[in-house]
Amino acid sequence: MPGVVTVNTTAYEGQKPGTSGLRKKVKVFIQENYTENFIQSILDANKNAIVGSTLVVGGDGRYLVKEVVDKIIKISAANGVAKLLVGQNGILSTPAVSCIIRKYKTLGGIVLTASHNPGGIDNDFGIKFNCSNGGPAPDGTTNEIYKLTTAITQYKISPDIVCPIDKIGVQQFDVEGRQFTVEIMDSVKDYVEYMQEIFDFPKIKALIQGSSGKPFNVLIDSMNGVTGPYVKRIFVDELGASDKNVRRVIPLEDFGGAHPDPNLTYAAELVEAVKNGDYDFGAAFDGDGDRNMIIGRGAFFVTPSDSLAVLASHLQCIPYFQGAGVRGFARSMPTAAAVDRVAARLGHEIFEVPTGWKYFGNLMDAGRLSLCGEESFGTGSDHVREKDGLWAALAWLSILAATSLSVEGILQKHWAQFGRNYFTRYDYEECASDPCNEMMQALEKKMTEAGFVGSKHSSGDKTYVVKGLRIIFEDGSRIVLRLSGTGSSGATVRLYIDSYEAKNVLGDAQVMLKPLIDVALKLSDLKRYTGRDAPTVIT
Ligand code: VG1
Ligand code: CO
Repeated sequence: MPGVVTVNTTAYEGQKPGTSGLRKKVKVFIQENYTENFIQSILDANKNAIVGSTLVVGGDGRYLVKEVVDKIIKISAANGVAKLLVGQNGILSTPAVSCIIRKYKTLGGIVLTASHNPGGIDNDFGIKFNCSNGGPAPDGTTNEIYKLTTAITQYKISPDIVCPIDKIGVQQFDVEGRQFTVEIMDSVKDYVEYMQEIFDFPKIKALIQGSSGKPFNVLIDSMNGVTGPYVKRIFVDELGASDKNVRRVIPLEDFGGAHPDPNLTYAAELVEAVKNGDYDFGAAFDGDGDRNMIIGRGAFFVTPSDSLAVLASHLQCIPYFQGAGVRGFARSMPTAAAVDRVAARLGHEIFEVPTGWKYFGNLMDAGRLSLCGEESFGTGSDHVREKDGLWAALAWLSILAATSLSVEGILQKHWAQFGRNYFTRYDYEECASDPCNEMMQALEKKMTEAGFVGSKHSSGDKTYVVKGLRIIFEDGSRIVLRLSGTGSSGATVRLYIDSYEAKNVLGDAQVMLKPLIDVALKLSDLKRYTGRDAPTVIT
């Protein structure tokens, strides 16, 4: 009978969850008791409910996931958790965790991922707690977890539990007279069944197979992240695509050395393949499966902000919304305001929330929000409480099947109807932290000084007049500058540029936005503070 051992430990500094969980280098997580401290603090933050509870545990397959699942099993057993639902081999996508928490009404779940950050022994790992609504813990809970990490002196563990996670099935343990159950689950089954309820699979299958003429060629790229098995089951087994329509579908601990972030820079292989091949549609997902990038024939790129707006105006193509009806829409603050125009036209509420998916959950729980998104390649609906990459790809295919248009055709029609919010984001990754903080303070100071509102800023033949902070210009154009909360070292500066054109909708975003970018670089003095001439990634 496995016993319970209380281990003395000392607190580590800096176990503060950021935009989405605690993310650090693997080398930080493998320090003695570092991971144990954080897991115990998660359980302690739920202390009134933890005894007798059920929790979901899974991750994106990166290096360290299996070891940490084992620690969670042993620490949960010692703390009186009644049952764990664990993905086979520790594999569960982030949206699948959300789906399973909601379906089985568990107390919450622990998600092991650093999302789009690279994996492997020299790269990143992460731990995130999700609540009973299936969504990332709100600030109150993460602050409480952090507070507990700063004062922790002991954790409880059942070191003798032996619980392999490679075979589906139920394992029972008697922990000092208390029953403890671990159920190893099929990683994809519940999620795939849910997608079949939400979407019209036969209709998407008919599109892909070309039942009404030419097959619609898709290329789906899992970037060796967690979505591989989901993509195979959904696209190949259910929707009639072939193995040639999917790529990088084996989850790898280091993502094959790649950066599992679905954007034009890091998913360049997919972009090239679609550009040079006979494909009508391409999609890629990040390491943990909550992000998506959508491209069309010739690698026509759909910005996430536009993707959100297009989905918003076509939700009636999707059975889930035919049944549940459509409530409001929302976007994160830096996301371009294209969806706002759709909301206005359809008469739905629109919300702007801070960056991070946890800020959408309350609105969904209150029944006011159906669809939301972030410019950072996140799209989702109230079917779960995480953004959901595969859901977004299936939503797009539903629209393509219903409209018989191309991806580019849908966008052109959309812009003609609503005008276009040109958008770009510049990321300056892993800069020195101090000067970046100074830059943000200096800009804040400049922006709040008398005379800033109303001041004129020019580049070339374009002049912008400041109307408000964050910085909003008279014509609705915006500059947003913020520091990332998901990096594991140094500071990552994000510069977001959004500019609306009612008529001139077919331009090149980088060309159209160049003057506003120049103004932003000048105003922030970004090159001097970061020492960087160019961004690491342009979206
Ligand atoms: C980034 C994105 C944000 C997203 C977050 C988590 O945060 O900007 O929109 O919600 O990542 O996404 P930050 O603080 O680095 O800008 V994921 O796919 O990493 O869970
Ligand atoms: Co992610």
